[in-house]
Amino acid sequence: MNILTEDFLLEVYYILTYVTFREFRARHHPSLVQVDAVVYLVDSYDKERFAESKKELDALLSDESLTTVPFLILGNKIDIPYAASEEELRYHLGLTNFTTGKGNVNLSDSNVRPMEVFMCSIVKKMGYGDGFKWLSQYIK
Ligand SMILES: Nc1nc2c(ncn2[C@@H]2O[C@H](COP(=O)(O)OP(=O)(O)OP(=O)(O)O)[C@@H](O)[C@H]2O)c(=O)[nH]1
Ligand SMILES: [Mg+2]
Repeated sequence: MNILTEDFLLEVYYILTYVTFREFRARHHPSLVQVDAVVYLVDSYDKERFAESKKELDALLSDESLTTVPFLILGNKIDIPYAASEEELRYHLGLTNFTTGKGNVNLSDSNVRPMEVFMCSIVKKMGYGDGFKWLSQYIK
């Protein structure tokens, strides 16, 4: 599946106009809310808000409707000096040892939800491509 089509990006933009996934879902009929993946973007420079970010991520990870949905966690803004490292971000989001591995990892025979962290800089157009490539193997 090519996930970087214009339609796909429009849908992403539409969902992003809601403050939380809960709010988005509350306003739409369940049959219209089919989630193929979650892309969770974290500002890796805004260390003061890691706790808040962990709380939101945990809420999504424990959402009953998302238990089998792959999660791509993007640590953005790595072009800024002093942005958190991947290891630091994993630690603060409680993801150390909980991700399923980069590259091609076949999880179809397990109940494990695909989840991985990729660091990126949207401004410098780097890093997220690897993340989306990783994600696309888990989207039917
Ligand atoms: N240096 C750098 N800046 C970025 C990057 N991606 C987005 N920005 C900038 O970040 C600013 C937006 O900040 P965000 O943290 O995304 O959003 P915010 O307005 O702080 O709101 P919150 O979602 O509450 O944090 C814009 O000026 C973007 O240009 C990046 O990869 N590197
Ligand atoms: Mg911000």
